[in-house]
Amino acid sequence: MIYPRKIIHIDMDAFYASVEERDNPELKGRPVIVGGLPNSRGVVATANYEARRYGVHSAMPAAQAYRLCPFAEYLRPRFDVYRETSRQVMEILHRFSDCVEALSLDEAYLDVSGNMDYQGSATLIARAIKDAIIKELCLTASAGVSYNKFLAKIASGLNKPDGLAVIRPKDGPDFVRNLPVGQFHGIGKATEAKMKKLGIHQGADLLNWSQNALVLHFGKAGYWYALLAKGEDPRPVRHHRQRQSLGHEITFAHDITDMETILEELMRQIDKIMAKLAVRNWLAHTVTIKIKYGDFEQATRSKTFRQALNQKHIRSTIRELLQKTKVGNRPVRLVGVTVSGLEETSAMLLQTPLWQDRIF
Ligand code: DCP
Ligand code: MG
Repeated sequence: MIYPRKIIHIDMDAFYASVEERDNPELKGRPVIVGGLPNSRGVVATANYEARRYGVHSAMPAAQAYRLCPFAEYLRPRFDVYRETSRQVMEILHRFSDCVEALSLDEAYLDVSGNMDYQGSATLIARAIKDAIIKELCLTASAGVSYNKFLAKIASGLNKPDGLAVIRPKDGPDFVRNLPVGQFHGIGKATEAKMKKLGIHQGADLLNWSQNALVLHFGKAGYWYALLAKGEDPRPVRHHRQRQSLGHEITFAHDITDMETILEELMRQIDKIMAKLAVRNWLAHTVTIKIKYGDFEQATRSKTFRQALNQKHIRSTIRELLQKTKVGNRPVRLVGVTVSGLEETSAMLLQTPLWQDRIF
């Protein structure tokens, strides 16, 4: 028998704006908008709930926010403070589980299946987390409690701000039947529009479709939609330590001497690495190439930048590093690239043996 997991999703309320309100009490009760200044070409990073009443939201051009809410307080972001506050939030979360997956500065999943405190109740644990965050950091968080990531994340948004919502295993399938497809994990605007054209508006409509039919229309993602429609999501909470580096390498089927072929392979690898960094909101400062020659002699060449690596100069750097090796003159059996000096980007602009429903 498989026991459902107990997952909590925590999402801080109006995160940057709440930190600003906390640190400047005169802002209390006023609309606060953090991000680009009104006369700039910047965008809103976030707005507090007072400002949201005027229609202001994240990613809106600051000039447009100004038209909607000219009397708001406009603040430049203080990323250092948000990063430090985020670290403190994550430190609190780790007291409740060893299995914590941070998604961004203000959001994380916890798997609390193994936490026997609070009568083993995930709901009581979520309450205790919220209490600790208010008491220690003077900030509010919203919590969602459920048996998988998909539903826990939806639940945390149900009663924002300062919310706590629970979707129990017995209620999940019904809940999903009534859920608009736009709110499903992994369904973006384009897929939502395509589904609507096919008459799929909410979970119940998806259930009328066979997995095969969904795969036919949406490719591999169709398998995923079929699972979600049943309220299922098998993804585990991934507890990852901060990685030190990220890399790729390959051994050629036969040794290569041609410089351009090797350069091409390195470019392919770095493109993959840069894409991974972007997805995880990381920046890297050092790039290292590794070459193993046909006789197994190995060479590495590396360069570190004060500014984070970017797509523009990374390619020329790799070419430059490669020119410092004997590639072109000696056969090569393996090439690799690694980036290191990782930091999280600030510009997101970021089994219980016995399971009982009633103590969820
Ligand atoms: N953020 C950003 N640009 C975006 C979205 C978010 O810079 N387009 C930053 C500012 C937010 C923080 O990330 O404060 C967290 O994002 P959320 O989406 O969780 O939004 P908030 O925490 O601000 O509000 P909510 O109460 O809706 O969670
Ligand atoms: Mg938030």
